[in-house]
Amino acid sequence: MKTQKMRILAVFLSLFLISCVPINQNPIDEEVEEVPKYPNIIFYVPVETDKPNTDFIPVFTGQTRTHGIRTTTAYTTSVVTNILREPWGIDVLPSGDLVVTEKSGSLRIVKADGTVGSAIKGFPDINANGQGGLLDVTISPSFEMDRMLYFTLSLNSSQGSVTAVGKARLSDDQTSLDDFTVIYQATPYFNGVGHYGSRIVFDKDGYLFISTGDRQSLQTRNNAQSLDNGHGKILRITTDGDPAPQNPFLNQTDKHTAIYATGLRNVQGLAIHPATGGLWASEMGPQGGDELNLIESSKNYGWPIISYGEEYTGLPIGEGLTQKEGMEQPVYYWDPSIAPSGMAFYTSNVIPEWENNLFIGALRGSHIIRLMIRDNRVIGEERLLQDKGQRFRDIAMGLNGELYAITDSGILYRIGK
Ligand SMILES: [Ca+2]
Repeated sequence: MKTQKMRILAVFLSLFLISCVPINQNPIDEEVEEVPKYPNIIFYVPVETDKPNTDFIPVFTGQTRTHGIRTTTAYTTSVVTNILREPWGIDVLPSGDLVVTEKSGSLRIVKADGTVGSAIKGFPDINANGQGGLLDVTISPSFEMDRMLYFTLSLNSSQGSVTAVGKARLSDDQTSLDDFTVIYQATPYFNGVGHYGSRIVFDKDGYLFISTGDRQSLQTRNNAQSLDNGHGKILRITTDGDPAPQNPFLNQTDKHTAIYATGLRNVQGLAIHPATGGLWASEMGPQGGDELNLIESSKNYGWPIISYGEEYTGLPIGEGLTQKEGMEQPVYYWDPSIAPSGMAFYTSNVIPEWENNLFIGALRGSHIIRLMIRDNRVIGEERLLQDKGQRFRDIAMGLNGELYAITDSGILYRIGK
C-alpha cells in the first residue's frame, strides 16, 4: 500500500518537474525574424505589442509595426543637467555648447559639463499657454561668421496667436540676444493655443523649412487642405522671411507662397537625411495614426481627408479613409499613438550601426525611437531609454558622435560612447 502511494507520488512529482522545463530553451531566438533581403542585420519581433486603436490595413508591409532591432554596441546614457524648465528645442553650436529653448520664453546655453547659463530673454509677446511658447531653435549655417539663431514661437496678437519665425544675434559672451526680429507669420491668427507645429531646419541651400499645425480646432482643421493659409503645412522661407525660390506656388497671388507641402496635422519633428538630403517629418496623429512622412515639394499629405487614426471619441476622421488619389501615404505610422516629437539623424560612425538612423523623441510613448531606414522605407524600430519614464521633446546630434535629448521634466541627456 505504502509502495503504491509512493509510486503515485513519484508520477505526480515527475509530471510537475516536466511542466517546469521551459518549452523553448532560448526565448531570445524565438523573437528573431528572418529577413532574407538584409542577411547581415538581426531583426526581432516588432516593438509595439499593444492593441491598435483602429483596424485599418497598411498599404504596404512594414508601413507600421516593422521588425524590431536592437543596438549591440555598448553606449552610455548620462544626465547633463536636470534643471531646465519645459525645454522645447535644442541645437548645437560649433563650439559644442548647446542652445536650449524653454517654453516660457527663455534661451539657455548649456555646456557639455552641465553648466547652465542664465535665462536669456529678449523675445516679443509670446503666448505660452497650452502648447505655445518659445518653441524651436536652429543655428545659422554660417554661425561662426554671423552668430545668428532662428526661432519659432507662438506670437500673440489682438486677433489670436500664430506660429511665427524670428531671428536674433547671440552676443559674443553668449548672455544676450541682439535685435530680435520676427521675419514670418504662418497666418491666419487663431484664438486657440494648440497645434502650432513649429520645428525649424535649414536646407542645403540656406533656406528654412518650418512646420505648422492645424491649430487643433474643427474650425481650422480644413485649412491644412487649403493653399491660401499657413496652417497644417511645411513652409520654406528665406532668412528674411520671404518665400524661398522654387517654392511650388510662388507666383500664384491667391496662394500662401511660403507653402512647400500641405495636408499635415501637427508636425513636431523635422530632419534632413544626411545621405539622401530628403526632408523627413514626424506628425502627431489623432487617436492612433501618428505618422512619419518624407516631404516633397507641392505634395499633399492627406490630413484631414486620410488618416490611420480616429477621433478621440472613437468616431472616424471624416469619411474614415486611409488612402486617396493625389494624397501621399506615410512612410510609417504608429497606432496606438506614441506622440512623436523632435528628431535627428545620427550622422556619425562612432556607433557604426546607428549611422544614418533616425532618432525621434516620443512624448506619450516615453522613449526614444530609433528607426533604420533603407530605400526610404523603415525596416527596423527600437525603443531606447524606456526605463527613464520621460516625455522626450527634442533630440540633437552632438559634434563627437553623441546624441542630446531634452524632456518635458527638464532633463538633458547625453547618449553615446
Ligand atoms: Ca498623412
